[in-house]
Amino acid sequence: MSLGTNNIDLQAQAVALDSAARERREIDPPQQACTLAQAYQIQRASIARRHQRGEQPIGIKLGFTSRAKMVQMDVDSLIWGWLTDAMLRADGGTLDLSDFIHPRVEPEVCFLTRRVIDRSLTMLEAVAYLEAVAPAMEIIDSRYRNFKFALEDVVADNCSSAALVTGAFSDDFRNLVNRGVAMRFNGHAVQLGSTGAILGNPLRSIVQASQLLSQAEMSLPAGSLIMAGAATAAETLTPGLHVATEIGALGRVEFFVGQLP
Ligand code: OOG
Ligand code: MG
Repeated sequence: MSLGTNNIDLQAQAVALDSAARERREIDPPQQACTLAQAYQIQRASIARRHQRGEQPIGIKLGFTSRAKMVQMDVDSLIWGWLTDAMLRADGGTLDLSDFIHPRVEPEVCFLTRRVIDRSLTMLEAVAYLEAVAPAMEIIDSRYRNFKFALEDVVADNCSSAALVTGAFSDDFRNLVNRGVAMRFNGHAVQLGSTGAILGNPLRSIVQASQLLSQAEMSLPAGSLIMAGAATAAETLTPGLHVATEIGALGRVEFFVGQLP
């Protein structure tokens, strides 16, 4: 990959972020700011490295689709990144903290697509492109020191993607709006919110995703996951926790956090 117009070595930044993720090491954001377009190029180059190692693409994620997340991270624009099979963790399973740097968890809604998304969709069309929906949690793990970054930095870092857990999928899309969201650590609520916090309606994430894909001249195959973005702020994971999220009619998803060796 060539140098950017401002002489930023995009490939070198992709390698730095990918290595930091593999070695579970924090790095400082680059001194010189890149453009948003360059940040997405860095993101693609770092994801390409994962694919070269055999990781399979499984879908995309949206970030900062709720005010709560924008406020927590002090950014103001929706972003998107890529998910691979290596990020999947089992519902009810145990998360190994040594896979991460300083992981946080956030409650999300996850969609499974039924048709290839290869153009901009409207709200009315969205459901026809979907197979199912599930309660989910995303484990984010910024590769930047202290989880501090500018918008371009977090985009380059594949939007802090690290892992995801999905609950049971259902094909009932009628009960997605203004449903209660509760994330509990050892039975105590640590975040309470509503699915309405996600773009007013989580289905709008499908419309947004379709627009982002079409702007990037990309398509998303049928059978892909789309993580709609967190409904609340994220919480830091610590050893020994039981983490559960319940979302209205969608049900529950949970995992345990292992003890450190
Ligand atoms: C960036 C990822 C944001 C969401 O759901 O809003 C995100 C971060 O907070 O580090 O995944
Ligand atoms: Mg998220």
